[in-house]
Amino acid sequence: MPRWYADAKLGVFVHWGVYSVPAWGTPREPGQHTPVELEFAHHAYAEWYANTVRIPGSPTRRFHERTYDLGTSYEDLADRWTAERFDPDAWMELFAACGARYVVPTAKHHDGFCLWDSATTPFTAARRGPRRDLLADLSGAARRHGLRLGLYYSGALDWHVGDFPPIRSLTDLFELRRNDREFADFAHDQLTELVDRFRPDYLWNDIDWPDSGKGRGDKDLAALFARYLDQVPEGLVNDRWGVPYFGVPTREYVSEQRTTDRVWEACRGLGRSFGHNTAEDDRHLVSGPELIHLLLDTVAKNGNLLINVGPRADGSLPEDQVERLRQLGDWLTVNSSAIHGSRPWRRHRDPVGRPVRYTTRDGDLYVADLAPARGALVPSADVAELAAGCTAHWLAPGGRRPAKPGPDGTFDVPEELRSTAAAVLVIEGGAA
Ligand code: FUL
Repeated sequence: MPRWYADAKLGVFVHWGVYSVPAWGTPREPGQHTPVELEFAHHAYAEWYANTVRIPGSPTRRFHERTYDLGTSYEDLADRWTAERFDPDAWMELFAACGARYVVPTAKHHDGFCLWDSATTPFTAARRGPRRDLLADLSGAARRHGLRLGLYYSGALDWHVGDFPPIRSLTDLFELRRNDREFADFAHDQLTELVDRFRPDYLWNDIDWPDSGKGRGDKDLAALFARYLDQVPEGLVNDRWGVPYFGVPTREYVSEQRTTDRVWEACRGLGRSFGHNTAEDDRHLVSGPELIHLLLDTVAKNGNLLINVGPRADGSLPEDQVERLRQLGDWLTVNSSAIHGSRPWRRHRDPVGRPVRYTTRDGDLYVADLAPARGALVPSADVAELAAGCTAHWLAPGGRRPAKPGPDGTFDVPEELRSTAAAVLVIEGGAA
C-alpha cells in the first residue's frame, strides 16, 4: 500500500467512451427495486449500452430504435463521438480543485474501444471518432495538475473482439468472459502498452482476467505485475483480477460496515450510472451535502472515495455534476486537514446519539458533526472526557475558531458553520 494512496482519500473516476454518444441507461428511480431477472435488460449503467441494446424489448433497445436510423450499430456510434469541446486541463483543474488526489479514466471499457493509440486494434480513439489519443491528453494534464493517474481496464470482457450473446444475468457475466490463450495474449499486449506508455500509478482492472493468462508464462499476469512494479515502484493494483494477490478491495455503490484494517475504496457515480445518462435528472444524483457525508463516512472507515463523473460525448462536463464537485471542493478547502493524510480512529461514528464521523491526523482527533444546524455538538462520554483535558478548535473559513466546552461538555457550533454540510471540531492531541 503506497503512502500516496493511503493519504489521498479522494479520486475522480471518469467513464467516457462511445457509450457517451447515446448516453442512455434505464434510470433507477430513488428507492426503486429492480427484480434481479430484469437487472441487465433494465441496466442503469449507461456504459453498458452495447450490451443492453442487444436485449430485445429492453428500454435501451427502444431508445436506440427511436433515436437512430434503422441499421445503426453500436460501432457506428464511434464515428459520432467528436470530443470537440474536450479540454483535459480544464477537467484536471476542476478535479484538483474539488480535492481529488488521483484520477482514473477508462482506458478500455467492456465495449472494447481503446482511448489510446493502440497497435493491437483499429477500434481506438486515435483512428475513429475523436481521432485523438485521449489518454495521452488525459495523462499529461493529470500530471501537470499534480494528480496521480490510475487506469481502468476491462480485463476479460471485450464485446468488440468476438461474437457474444448478450449478457442477461450475473452468471452470464462470468461465463461469457473470454478465457482463451489468444485473448489472454491480446489483453496482455494492451495492458503492456498502457504500462509502458503511461506508467500509471494505479491499475484498476475490472471483471477478472482471462483464465489462460493467470499462469507463470512470460505473457501472464504475474509477469505483467512484475513488469509494472519494476517501472512504477509506488504502483498499486485493485482486487478485480481473479488472482490471489493483495490489491485494494473495491466496493461499488456499497460501503463497509465499520473501520477496516486495510485501506479500501468505494466507487459510485454521482447518479446511478458511471457513463453520462441523459435519462437521469437531479432526483437521481446525490446532493452536495450527501456527497460530503459520503466522503466523511468512507474516510472514517479507512476508505478512499473514487467518485465518478460521466462527461458528454463532446467533452463537456454536465453542469449538475460539476456543481456537486464544486460543493465538495469548497467544503474541503476549509476541512482538508480532517480528510487528506488522515487515518481512522478507533471507531468511525457513535452507535447512538449525534451523527458524527471521526478521523485522526498527527495525534489530533477530528469530530465531524453531520448536523451542525442543531447548533450544539454533544460529544459521547469518552470524547467529552478526552476533550476536557485538551485544547480544541473548529475548522472555519480563513482559519480556526477556538472551541470551549460548556459545563456539560457540549460545544457550541459557531454560527457561520451551522449552514455547512458538516462542521469539524479538532481535539488537539485527542488521538495521541
Ligand atoms: C463495473 C462495470 O461493469 C461498470 O460498468 C463500471 O465500470 C464499474 C466501475 O465497474 O463492474
